[in-house]
Amino acid sequence: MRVRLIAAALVLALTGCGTDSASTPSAPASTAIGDATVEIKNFTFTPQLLTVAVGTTVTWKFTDTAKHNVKASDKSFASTDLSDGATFTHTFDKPGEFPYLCSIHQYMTGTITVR
Ligand SMILES: [Cu+2]
Repeated sequence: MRVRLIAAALVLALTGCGTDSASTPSAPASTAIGDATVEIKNFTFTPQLLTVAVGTTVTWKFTDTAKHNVKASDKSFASTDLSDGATFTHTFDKPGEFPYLCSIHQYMTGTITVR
């Protein structure tokens, strides 16, 4: 008799627990919509790997005196040859991975990941 009561209490406690955890879902990953910048300096994209939320506008800032450009591998965006503080922007409106490079210096590569 005593064992059955304890078992019943356990079941109640477990059920209560399950209800509580279901009402507090874990927070979604923090990927706020906002602006992001990639600096092009010393023949390097910084950051080289950037993750942004869908709808984010990314600005590439061409800080070098040498000319560079930004060309997406899938041709979804492409800048002209720029330098000396010029900027190029692109808004990412769908999720995916978007690798790109500078076609003048093809060892200069970067990737924008959109979630
Ligand atoms: Cu370059």
